Amino acid sequence: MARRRDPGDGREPSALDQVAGNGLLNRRMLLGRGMVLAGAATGVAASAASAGAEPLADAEWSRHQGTTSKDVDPRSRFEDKVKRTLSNPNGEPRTQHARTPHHLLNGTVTPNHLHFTIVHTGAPDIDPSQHKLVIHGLVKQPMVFTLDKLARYPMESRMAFVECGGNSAPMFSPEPVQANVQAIHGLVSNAEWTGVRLSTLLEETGVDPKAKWFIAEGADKSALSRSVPLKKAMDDALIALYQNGERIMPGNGYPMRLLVPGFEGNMNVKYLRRIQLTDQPAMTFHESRNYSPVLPDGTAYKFYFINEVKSFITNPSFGLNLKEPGYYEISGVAYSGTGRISRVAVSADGGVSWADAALQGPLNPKAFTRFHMPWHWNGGPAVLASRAWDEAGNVQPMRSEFVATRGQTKQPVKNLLGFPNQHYNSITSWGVDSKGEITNVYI
Ligand SMILES: Nc1nc2c(c(=O)[nH]1)N[C@H]1C(S)=C(S)[C@@H](COP(=O)(O)O)O[C@H]1N2
Ligand SMILES: [Mo]
Repeated sequence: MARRRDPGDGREPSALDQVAGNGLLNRRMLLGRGMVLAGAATGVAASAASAGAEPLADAEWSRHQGTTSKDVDPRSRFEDKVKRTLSNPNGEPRTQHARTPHHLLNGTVTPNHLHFTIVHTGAPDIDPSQHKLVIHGLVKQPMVFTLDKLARYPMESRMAFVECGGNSAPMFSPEPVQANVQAIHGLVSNAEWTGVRLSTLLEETGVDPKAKWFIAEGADKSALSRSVPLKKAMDDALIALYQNGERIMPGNGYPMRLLVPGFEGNMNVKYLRRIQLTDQPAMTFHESRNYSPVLPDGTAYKFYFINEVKSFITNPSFGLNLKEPGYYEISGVAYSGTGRISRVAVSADGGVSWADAALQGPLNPKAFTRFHMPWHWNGGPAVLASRAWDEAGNVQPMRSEFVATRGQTKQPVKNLLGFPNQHYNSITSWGVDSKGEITNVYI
């Protein structure tokens, strides 16, 4: 190679390597990263280089027989801080939220024990051998399915995110809330779900031509129920039985849930026990009150099913301050309830200039896509932001565009649960000051 790539030798990156303002680097840096870090004069790279010069001494843990495998393996004790944050830790009889620590994860799959949950009346302790799913209403032949019976139908797996309509609601505040990505965006997660297509079961029951909707109901105390257009059943709705390869977690709907990929979390009815085909929506509590976003003029959406295109940077982000100037990878997740992510742009100068990030494949529709952007922080102020596009051509709005149509709260809101509005999808920006401290800022 004729020319050394900076900042491998600690110098500022050359003009050729810069693709946008304030140190965003060409994506080919991602390929040559081992070389970049090994040669760097600062940080991780410096200590990695000097370690290589000394003989490798056995640490304490290299000298003894290790621990014995357990039938269910716990994580390393050093990972104890990687956990969900709870809105109702004492289990009071009200809604509880557990938020995913996105800033401490990588890749696209949310581990089952860290998948976010919202349960309005607690997770029921369902005996799978007793649980039944009934499909009735405008069908030719009502049917009852036990778990055993369902498990004999053809199954399929798909990656899908589930996102609460209330995710990111702190961003409705007119002042940026100083909280981390877990507090702001922790009500979305992504998993591989396996189950039986609802359309497969409806082929068995037959569908009355008058049917236009189906109403899904859960077996928990709240008997949460939502109306879904029948078209979704014929498209990609799944009766999910497995989550990342194992049976669904109790918090996520054990032993079965409705998965309506790309539709707001609340419609993904957990502990599913009933599907009724109807000619009109039921206008249940959750669809007529909680999940109808209100507009600035006081009117409200009747329905708002799709979680629109969105992205956020998980690293660097609030709470993960930068220790010294040098090379960093900006990384985060993008997703759209409409389909695949087609492009993510990143800015390091608060939206003055943008460069396209590398998208990590496979690009699954209605699922997380991780993006990567190489960056050289010169130690000065920076504002990091990401903006996503989906294959249908939808673009994540700038905050000013979003607020103009969807509004914001009148007062800054301190309580993270006190935000009344839904479906926030504009861009998140992290301000970096010259000490490397990161705050939430608006651009
Ligand atoms: N039966 C039932 N289904 C439910 C809920 C519930 O409390 N009970 N919560 C809903 C809400 S508000 C959301 S956002 C999603 C969350 O799914 P998760 O807990 O698997 O992340 O489940 C939905 N399905
Ligand atoms: Mo939700």
